[in-house]
Amino acid sequence: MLIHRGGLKVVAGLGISGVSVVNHFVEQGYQVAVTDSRITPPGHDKIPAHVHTSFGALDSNLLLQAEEIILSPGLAPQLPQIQEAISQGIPVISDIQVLRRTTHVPIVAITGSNAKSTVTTLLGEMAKHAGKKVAVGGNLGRPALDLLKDEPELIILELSSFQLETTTNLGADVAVVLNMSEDHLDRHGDMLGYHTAKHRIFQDVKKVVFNRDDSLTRPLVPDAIPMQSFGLNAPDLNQYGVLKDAQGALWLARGCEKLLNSTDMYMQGTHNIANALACLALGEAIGLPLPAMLEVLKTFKGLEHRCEYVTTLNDVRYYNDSKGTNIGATLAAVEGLGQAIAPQQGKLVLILGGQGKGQDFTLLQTAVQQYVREVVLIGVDAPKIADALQGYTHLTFASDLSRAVHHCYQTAQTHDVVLLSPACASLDMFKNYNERGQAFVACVQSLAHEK
Ligand code: UMA
Ligand code: ADP
Repeated sequence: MLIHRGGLKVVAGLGISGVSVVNHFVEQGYQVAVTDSRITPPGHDKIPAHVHTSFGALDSNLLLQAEEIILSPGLAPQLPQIQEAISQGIPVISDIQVLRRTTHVPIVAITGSNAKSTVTTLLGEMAKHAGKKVAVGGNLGRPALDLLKDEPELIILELSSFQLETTTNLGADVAVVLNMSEDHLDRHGDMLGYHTAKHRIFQDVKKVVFNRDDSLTRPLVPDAIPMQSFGLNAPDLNQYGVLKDAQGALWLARGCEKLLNSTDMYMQGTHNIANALACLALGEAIGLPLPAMLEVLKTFKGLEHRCEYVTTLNDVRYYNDSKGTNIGATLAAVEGLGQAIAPQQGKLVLILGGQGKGQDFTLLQTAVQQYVREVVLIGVDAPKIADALQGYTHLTFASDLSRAVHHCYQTAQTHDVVLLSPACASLDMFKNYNERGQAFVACVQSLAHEK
């Protein structure tokens, strides 16, 4: 293969984002090569045959010939091969960086520990409903560079801390960190590292939205940058928040103006009110008309695997929150559903476990003690979680998800909720959280047939 130093783009890590980067640069006439530590990485058959590939290990020789390296979000910049390239002065960037320098289309950038996919999708629906030619993607699943094919007038991006780590001066038209709770500490080292990666979203931002209820979402940006906040309390003038009426109903509000009774939203739960308010603030920042946004809130059903109702068996409801892959998400589900069933003396039977990603599970103690009848533990980090929750509720180990569901079925009492919200990644037992959620739903449905 002929490689000319200076001009070679080396894509490190294939997968769906790597494929989009390779194809983008090939279309632009660049020389491109790919390396991936996997022998047969996903997407190896989706790139042009003439592209040089080096699979089975990250190829240092190839990386050191690069004009720049486009790093998969699945690979940490701390890897020795990448560090070696950085020490030689080779820029290491993300696909998001490539998108930014390729287009002037306005970008809405959304990150946070939880609610990214819900807010990104909901805002996308609002923009569509308002007649915008919008493309929605990023960490959500459709790689950022593929969005250009739609020739959009607006791009809405869900961004992970992995993508942000290698993105500089994004220059979003509006950006938000929705909330911050422990996640991905195995990659970022500690909360400070994780927070620093997330807040890169605000570099060169034009407008900011932040969460009043979570000070870690507030950026350090110049005073001249317009800021709007959302939160679950009464809003100040021009901010988004919640007002209670005389009957105790919660209204989504802007300043003192009541906009929508929360019971008229299809999605329920206090965390979804926060998500709706975040969308209203982001939508306002990009000029979406309020009536169109409120219309969408009445019909948007939320996404699969996020506190998704499955069925009711023997007066026990089953919920699939497989996307609850960190403690913050699980707390939202436990507190939201736990409060809802408390008046009927209902409790939760909660399935936790998987890969714990270095999180501190003692943060679950109070909520578990208050709302959970029993925790059923699965997966590689089950013993760590058991250590953290010992004495706070009844704990049981199950060797797989099917046995866990059967145990929940036997344990749950009238008005209880069986909840899969593992607070962990799924990769020790499943391909991804989707597969875990589908497996849970299948187990629950088979219980229904056994009845
Ligand atoms: N990997 C290797 N060697 C390599 C490259 C990757 O072992 O050389 C492994 C890593 O363990 C990595 C895993 O493969 O974690 C997944 O990488 P991938 O090649 O499957 O990645 P893509 O298919 O390009 O998907 C990526 C994002 N994946 C990650 O950040 C891990 C997807 O986010 C994203 O939707 C997609 O780009 C499009 O932008 C997924 C995700 O799990 C949904 N994100 C994390 C999250 O939401 O918590 C951050
Ligand atoms: P992300 O893309 O950030 O993972 P999702 O919208 O997919 O976010 O939701 C992930 C998890 O977070 C789900 O378990 C969901 O129920 C929970 N969740 C949704 N909104 C919130 C919120 N505002 N605060 C905490 N957890 C939330």
